[in-house]
Amino acid sequence: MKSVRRAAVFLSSLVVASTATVFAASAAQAAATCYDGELCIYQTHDYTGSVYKVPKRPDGRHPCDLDFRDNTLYNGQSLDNRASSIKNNTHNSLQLYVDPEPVQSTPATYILASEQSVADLSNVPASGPFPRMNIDNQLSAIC
Ligand SMILES: [Ca+2]
Repeated sequence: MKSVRRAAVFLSSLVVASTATVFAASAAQAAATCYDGELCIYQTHDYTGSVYKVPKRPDGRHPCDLDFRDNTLYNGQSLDNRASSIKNNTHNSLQLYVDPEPVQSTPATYILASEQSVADLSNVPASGPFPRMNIDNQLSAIC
């Protein structure tokens, strides 16, 4: 009888553990959805992994953050130099920088057009002499 009770306790703890896993997975999934008007930065390629949604400027015009060193992804890791894909669901083109706190004279590393997404920042379409550029795990500011 005792072993039957132990088995029942063991099985119910398994159910609790797997339910908790499902909740954790769905919470991460929900956080990764990038809605209209949002700028979403993902830790891994193809809009997967942990996410950070860049808040709008105080004037509300568009998302902007000139220093990622004080921002954390949903999983608690620093955002700085960890972006691998990005979704711009805003109606603004945004400038991407590989250095924090770019000064006015610093040219943007890349211009992300309105409603443009890049699934792999190691293979970004570019203009000029370099058809592709690699800025994977290098972003430090966006505005
Ligand atoms: Ca910041």
